[in-house]
Amino acid sequence: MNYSIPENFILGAAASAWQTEGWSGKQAGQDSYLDAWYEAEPFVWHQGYGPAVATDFMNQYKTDVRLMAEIGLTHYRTSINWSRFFTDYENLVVDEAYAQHISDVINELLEAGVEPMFCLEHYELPKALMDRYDGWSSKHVIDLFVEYARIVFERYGDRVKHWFTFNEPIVVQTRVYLDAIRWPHEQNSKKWMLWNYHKVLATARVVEVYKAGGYAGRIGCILNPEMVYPRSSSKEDQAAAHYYDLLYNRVFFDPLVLGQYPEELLALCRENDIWFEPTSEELALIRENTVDFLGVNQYYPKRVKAQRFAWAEGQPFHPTKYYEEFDLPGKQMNNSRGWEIYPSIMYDMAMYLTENYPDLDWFVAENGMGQMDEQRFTDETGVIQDTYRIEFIREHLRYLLKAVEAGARCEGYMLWAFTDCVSPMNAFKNRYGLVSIDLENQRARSKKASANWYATLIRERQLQVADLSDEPK
Ligand code: BGP
Repeated sequence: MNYSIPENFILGAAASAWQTEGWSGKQAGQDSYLDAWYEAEPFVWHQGYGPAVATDFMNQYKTDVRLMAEIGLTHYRTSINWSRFFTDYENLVVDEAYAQHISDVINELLEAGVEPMFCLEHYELPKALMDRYDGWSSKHVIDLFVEYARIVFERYGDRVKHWFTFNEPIVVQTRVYLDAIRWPHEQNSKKWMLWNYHKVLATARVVEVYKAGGYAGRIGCILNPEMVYPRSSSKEDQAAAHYYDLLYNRVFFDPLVLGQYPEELLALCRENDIWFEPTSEELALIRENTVDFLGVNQYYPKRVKAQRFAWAEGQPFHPTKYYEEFDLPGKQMNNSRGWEIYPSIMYDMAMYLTENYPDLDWFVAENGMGQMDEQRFTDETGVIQDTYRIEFIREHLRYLLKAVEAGARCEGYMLWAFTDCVSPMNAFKNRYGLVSIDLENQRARSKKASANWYATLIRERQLQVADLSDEPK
């Protein structure tokens, strides 16, 4: 069967500054959180690769934009690297060479007919602000972020129409302060919730600045909600899914979209000593400055069940007080990444959003598949035959288009990633791109089979899929 893709439906691809740029032109003192982590713990980064060279986008962006135009991407999303944008974060001294690079990238994209989308932070918190203010623990850092946003909008707001405050604002503090599995390994659950809150507040304040500037575009945020599936119909398993959703999804969705936190979440924060002490002025600001739209990253389902053991009082709070992971026997896996493949998440997430946030405009900002040792799929003509990626995109897009037909306010689909790029820790282990990066040969680019398939999809706007109602075999 065939799905027709609506005319204005976004078909693009994404990346981020730190995962592609490389350190070319970087000045002393411009380290980001990622650079600092890589320097502190290089041994956890796959084969020692990190953000230092990345894909060398700083020098090779023109090649990338030419390839985007060849493939026909409607949109490309990346970030501005906050840590590179200034030479002095306090006095807001702009690094003019870096700022010019961003301007050049924007112009190149526009000339190629690819609509640019920018995030103000894709984990690129300046290390200097971590050292001095403990990063997002500080309201002063929110002030500095707002001033950064103001300058960015003044410089590029006439050309860029799609802005996002953060990419996946929950991730860094979850890995660092809640799970304590990433550098600097400080377990601090209260700080986890405080950072969540401060990123919500920072978003509202940036939305306020953007609106006041009267720019002809939209501002939002990119979240990574996980579609939660309880193991069973038991009320205990259902409750586990409910709490997971509350603590990891609604903790951002509700304040950003509805302008307020769920009462149940506020009570839970007080009860568990992760209370973040919002003032009534701050809550009013959040209420009045909700986002125009959201990007939603979707990779895998989250399966949970009721916890089997009593919570040991006195240990630091963790959401696993309310749930346990559930390992579904027989699930389909992407073994390279260790993530379950379950394309129905696209439809189910769309329906979740339609039901809970019916007025929200959104799009899939990331979806994709990382593959290990991808070179082994190179054919005799030198092209990587990534048929698994084509199937992955096809199946996920099928469920998304089904949701659009059912009335979801979804504006499009962006693939992660345009080129192979650096992942946190996994570095270049799992390749995600439509375009491959040759690490042995100056980061040379070449299109994979998926790039040609995606180009045809964008040109023809028809998705061919096998009939879902296949006969039993
Ligand atoms: C998302 C991030 C991206 C990207 C992607 C793939 O969560 O927004 O930056 O890295 O995941 O995940 P990974 O790189 O860990 O394999």
